Amino acid sequence: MSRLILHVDMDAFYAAVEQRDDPSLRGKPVIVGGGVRGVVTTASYEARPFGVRSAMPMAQAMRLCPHAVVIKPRMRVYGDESRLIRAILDRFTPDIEAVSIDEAYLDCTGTAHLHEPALVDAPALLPDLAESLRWKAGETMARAIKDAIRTERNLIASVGVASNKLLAKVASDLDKPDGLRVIRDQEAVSVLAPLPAAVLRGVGTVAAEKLKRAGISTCADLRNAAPELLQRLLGSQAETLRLQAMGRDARALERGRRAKSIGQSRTFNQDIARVDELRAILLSQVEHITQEARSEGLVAKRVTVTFRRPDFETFTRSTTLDEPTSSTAAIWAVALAQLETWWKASPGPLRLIGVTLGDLEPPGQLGLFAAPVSERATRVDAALDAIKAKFGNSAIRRASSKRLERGDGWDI
Ligand code: TTP
Ligand code: MG
Repeated sequence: MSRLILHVDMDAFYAAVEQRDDPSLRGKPVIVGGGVRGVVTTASYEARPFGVRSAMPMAQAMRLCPHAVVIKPRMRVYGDESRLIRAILDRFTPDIEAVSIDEAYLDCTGTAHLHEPALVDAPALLPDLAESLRWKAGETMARAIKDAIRTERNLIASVGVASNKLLAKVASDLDKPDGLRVIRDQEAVSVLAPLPAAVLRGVGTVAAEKLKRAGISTCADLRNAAPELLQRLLGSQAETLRLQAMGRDARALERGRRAKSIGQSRTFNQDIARVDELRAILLSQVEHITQEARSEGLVAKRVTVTFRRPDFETFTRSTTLDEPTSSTAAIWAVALAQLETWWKASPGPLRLIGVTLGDLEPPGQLGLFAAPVSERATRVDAALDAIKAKFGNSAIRRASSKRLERGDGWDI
């Protein structure tokens, strides 16, 4: 049966809250960031034409946009706001998957008829009519959600409407900011065609780079690639990704199943002695498991990296986070610091590397958006502070600046 899925994503979330609460900031480039880690969490749309992006070092952002107003993140405020927005979404369907502090999927298949009464009567014999009424209901609901968030919270959301999660997310991104976009099934292939393959779920920084080297940049490239080539590049993911590139995605919404831990490890065909290769593998593992945690609606309190030497001796390094998270950037910062610390003490070939998220739990009480990215800075700062206090500043700073110089995607 066809589904009706909406994806809601707030525009420039932290910056929009700041501009709402301080009218003197409206219409101005605003960067929310700073602190010990010194990175941009987000920038208002006025700052984006200058090239300011999330996760960019503050120093670089200020060079690009020197007249920007810099605001320190107010995590508690964003978390509270997230809960209030969630309460609005709850009025549209009980079937909601919170993906992050400002983003959620809504399965409105069962509630669409409340917004498009003709759907109730649409005879099963007229599937085309039922189909067009369903898209109409989706658009009506998306409009109603945007209106409610605007009038009740004075904030702007972008909403995507489609028959699955992949297309709904793509749709919410297409017209940002203040977007409302429907992607009907029959448009899916042509809408996806020119978009970078990285919009597909499971194509992280590392996979995207691999595909690009093989001449595959867009979803159309991926859809048209020889099956053997895809198989070689993507392994077991090849078929799912080809289906995704055609707009097909059967994933159900996840409303927060419990899992104790989510991890991934890999034994190499040949021992690896280069730290940059180890970083690349670890990053793809972090991307994978954090995505999985988010899709399960869970946040982790513990990050453990496993190192196995060629002689099979195995070591684990764990960090307990002050506040649980499922943010890729936050977990990556911790896992990378663990790798760098390990490498500094014992550089040498490894047979296996792995990373596990432990002490997983749903984020706070019911009705809260998952993955409070808002509290991330605090946690990561705390973790990095502890590591820095123990091992000195240089390892971490040297590693991150090297990443940025190379511009090869470490600075997620
Ligand atoms: P996003 O939805 O990725 O970004 P955004 O809402 O600021 O902008 P838009 O959706 O319009 O493109 O993230 C939501 C919030 O999460 C963001 O406001 C700040 C926080 N965040 C970080 O702290 N670090 C990050 O690297 C990212 C991407 C987001
Ligand atoms: Mg957003």
